[in-house]
Amino acid sequence: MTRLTILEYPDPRLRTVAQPVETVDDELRTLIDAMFETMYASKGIGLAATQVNVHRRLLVTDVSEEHDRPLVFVNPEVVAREEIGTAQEGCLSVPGIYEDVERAQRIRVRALGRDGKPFEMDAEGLLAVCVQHEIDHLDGKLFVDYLSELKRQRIRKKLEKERKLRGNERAPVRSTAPAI
Ligand code: QAP
Ligand code: CO
Repeated sequence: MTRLTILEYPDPRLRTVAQPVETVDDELRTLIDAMFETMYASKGIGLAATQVNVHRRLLVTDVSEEHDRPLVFVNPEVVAREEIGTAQEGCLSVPGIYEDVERAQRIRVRALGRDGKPFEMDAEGLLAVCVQHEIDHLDGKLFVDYLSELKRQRIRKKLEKERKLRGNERAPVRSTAPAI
């Protein structure tokens, strides 16, 4: 059981563009398990590898109430989008901030699963929004990038201030699984 450290905005490492996963092996599955543990422990519904400082195209989600619907997307691609709408988003890397973002409310996503097998899935609502939000992380993008410069600046200042008040109580970020 491993709890990973989540990078927080404005950490420049969140801007890294992730590279495709070449093989879905036990090492990757160990990372996937640690990402789920980290996400559930933080009360999240989605987590991208970028957020735990692993720059590989991998994300996990579970938008179910009972936390019994874990989904793994390796090398995810949105192949169709429909019905642009607005919904409130948050992010484990931008704690305490929630803002409206416009995105497709229905998508078709293609990816590899935990077993390395390709699949396609239609997603709507929260899951559709979450998958797009997490794929953005893999491209070095954050939901605050969709807000005005002024709002983003306010958010950055607030988080920097909170970080200072918290002190360096957080463990230093370890580089996780660089071999993948
Ligand atoms: C992305 O975000 C998402 O600020 C996943 O204090 C969120 O899991 C997509 C979280 C909403 C669509 C809608 C945020 C937990 C979790 C916080 C998350 C916080 C504690 C965010
Ligand atoms: Co996020």
